[in-house]
Amino acid sequence: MKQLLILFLALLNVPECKAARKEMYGKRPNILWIMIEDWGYDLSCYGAKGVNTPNIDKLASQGVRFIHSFCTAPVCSPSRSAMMTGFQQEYIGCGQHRTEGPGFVRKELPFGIKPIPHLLEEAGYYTCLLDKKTDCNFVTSRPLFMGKDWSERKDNQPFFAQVSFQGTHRVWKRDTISPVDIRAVDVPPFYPDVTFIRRDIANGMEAVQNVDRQVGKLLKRLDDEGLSKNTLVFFIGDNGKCMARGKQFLYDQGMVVPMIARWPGYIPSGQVSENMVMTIDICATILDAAGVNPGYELHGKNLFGEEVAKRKYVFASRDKMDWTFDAMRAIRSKEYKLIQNLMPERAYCQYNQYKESNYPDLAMLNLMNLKGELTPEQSKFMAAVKPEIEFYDLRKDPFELHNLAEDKDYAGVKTEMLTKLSAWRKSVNDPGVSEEFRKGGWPSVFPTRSKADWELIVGKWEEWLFSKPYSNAAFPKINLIPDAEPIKLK
Ligand SMILES: [Ca+2]
Repeated sequence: MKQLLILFLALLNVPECKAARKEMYGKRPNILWIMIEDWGYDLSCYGAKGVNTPNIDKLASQGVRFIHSFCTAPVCSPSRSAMMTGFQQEYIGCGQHRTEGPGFVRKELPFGIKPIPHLLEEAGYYTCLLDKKTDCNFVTSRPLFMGKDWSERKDNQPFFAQVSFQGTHRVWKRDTISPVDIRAVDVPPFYPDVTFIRRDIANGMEAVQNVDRQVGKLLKRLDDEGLSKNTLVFFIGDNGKCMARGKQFLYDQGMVVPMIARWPGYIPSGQVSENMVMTIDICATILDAAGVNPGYELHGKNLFGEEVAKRKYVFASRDKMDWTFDAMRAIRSKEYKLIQNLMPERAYCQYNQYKESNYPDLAMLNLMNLKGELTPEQSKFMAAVKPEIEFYDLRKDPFELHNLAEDKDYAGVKTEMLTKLSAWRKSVNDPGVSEEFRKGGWPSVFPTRSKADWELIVGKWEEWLFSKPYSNAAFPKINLIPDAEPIKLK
């Protein structure tokens, strides 16, 4: 009870909380870090329609669910590099997704920074990766994790386990147990409300339902082994949702990730936190819970500490995506979002092989754009160039459709946020955009294909999207653009 009270105090951010936090981490807990791919708040506990995720909902009901939670980069490798260290990806030289190839060589972490699993290993934890995915843009002298399962640990040794469930990554597999009706889902207004898009969204909901069962199985294992009581569990998405305007972009659909934490006896059940939190805060929280002092201060902060409770802004950045060269930076408060487009001369939807080969919704957006069938709001994302600054009042415009960068009423707050963003960019050693980078990558011609091409592609997607949940329909092969050789850096 005393510990519960202590945590309440920490959550409420009273002055005693620093001392209290030290006291609450007496016995070293196990740590289980569950990550799902490419997903936002589309879970039933976050109020999403047409989806049923009872296992994740139960986890949330037993702990705290964060409703203002964001990744630092809207794609795997920079976001995961940041999460594996607790530092913003630019600061550790990991901002480019991915870094193989000329001009992009993976290096060791700078400034004596160590990855979280190494810090825990050195503190006596058994560290294990239950799947295979780490996807970090740095190299290490020894493997990131010691083993594959916590069953390999010594008697009484605490463990740190991480797992990534892949089912919410495209390709989305349909749910044979509980298919989702297209009428049950919401279509955000930046996508056209047509059957094709509804089916795509519903298939994603089915994919997360499949993943929810995997999460349930893993949590049941903790229960069965009597470990739940002394295990701090995190549930998180690695980057925003894999839809056209989500992953790879700094709109909320790309930046928002679910975040849930459970630790019986320490985190009161049924909490909803409105603090502004980032994925990298998990690192500092874990180190504090394990009583590990790395000897340096992380960019991320303890989720239950004063600094997070007082935080006004979060920051995110997007750079190269494979050979699609672009650069954007974002600062977000609860009320406003400012996006700085460092390469405004390029289209949002310039060629990206991964997205054109995997995203049915992107094909439909392209086709409807070329047919003139999108609303003015929807067609902004299909423009050939971008504004240098985008500024949104999220209270009135949560879907980020009306750019207020030129609106005089918002000039003061816009300037303030731009100043904060510039200071933040300096503090994380943001390399920005070189002239060589500006000219690099795949050809930035837009539209990337003709209307006839997109018509053919949409036809291929239709067969896949509307196939029955239990069918073994083949994932369509979308032809690559033959003359899309990237310009590589020297
Ligand atoms: Ca991902």
